[in-house]
Amino acid sequence: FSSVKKTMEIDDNVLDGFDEIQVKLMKEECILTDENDRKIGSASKKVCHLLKNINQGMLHRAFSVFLFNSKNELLLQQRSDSKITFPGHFTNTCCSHPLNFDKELDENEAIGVKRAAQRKLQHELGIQPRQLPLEEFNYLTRIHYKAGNVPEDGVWGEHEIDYILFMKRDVDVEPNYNEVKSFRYVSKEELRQIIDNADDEGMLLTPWFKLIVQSFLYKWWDHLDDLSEMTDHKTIHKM
Ligand code: DMA
Ligand code: MN
Repeated sequence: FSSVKKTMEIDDNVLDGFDEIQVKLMKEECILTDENDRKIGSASKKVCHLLKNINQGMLHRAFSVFLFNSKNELLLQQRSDSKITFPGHFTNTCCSHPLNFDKELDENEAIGVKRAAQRKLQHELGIQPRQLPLEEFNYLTRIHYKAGNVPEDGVWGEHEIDYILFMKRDVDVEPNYNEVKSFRYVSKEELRQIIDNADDEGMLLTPWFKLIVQSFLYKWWDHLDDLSEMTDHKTIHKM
């Protein structure tokens, strides 16, 4: 009994000192999957992102949105300093998790994940859902990756099956500063420069964004107006 109690106490301390709103969001119920993205259960966002669970193989479903304007520029966001994982890091437009309820569990054409993306683009960047029609999200492929938090804390991490969603659409952005510190549109060339200079300038980039940039992003970007050849719903790319 005393060891159970001790574990619970340790667990309860991990959120001490963090932003109140971000702490509440740790109660969201994420979808647990196996390595083939088959649902095997659910667990709180907190439980899913604790390294001690990740190190035992716990894996959850997520998405990464890449939103482009009509000039083919990509919308980047800088995560707020309030975020528990990867605070202050620059990354793709929006990332989060489909939650464990019917509308976001629907796997038909990845509609559940697209609904979650629409919900979080509104929450993080204030983009109205009517500017983000579900049928205009392009679901490209899935990526399986694992990362420890930065700055490294030995407590938090990511281990996800990440759905890549592309959309080209001009939208109005009104950031939620609890989520987003800054945002900007970048061309392909500007992104190359940002990536090249990031280390020198002390600019932090999320690990999943770096992986996607290094592997697929520029090729996909070249095909923005016809992504059909770039689409692969069978493979889960282990990175
Ligand atoms: C989690 O993103 C999803 C990926 C692909 C890393 P996040 O930490 O921004 O999630 P949330 O916005 O829900 O905190
Ligand atoms: Mn996650």
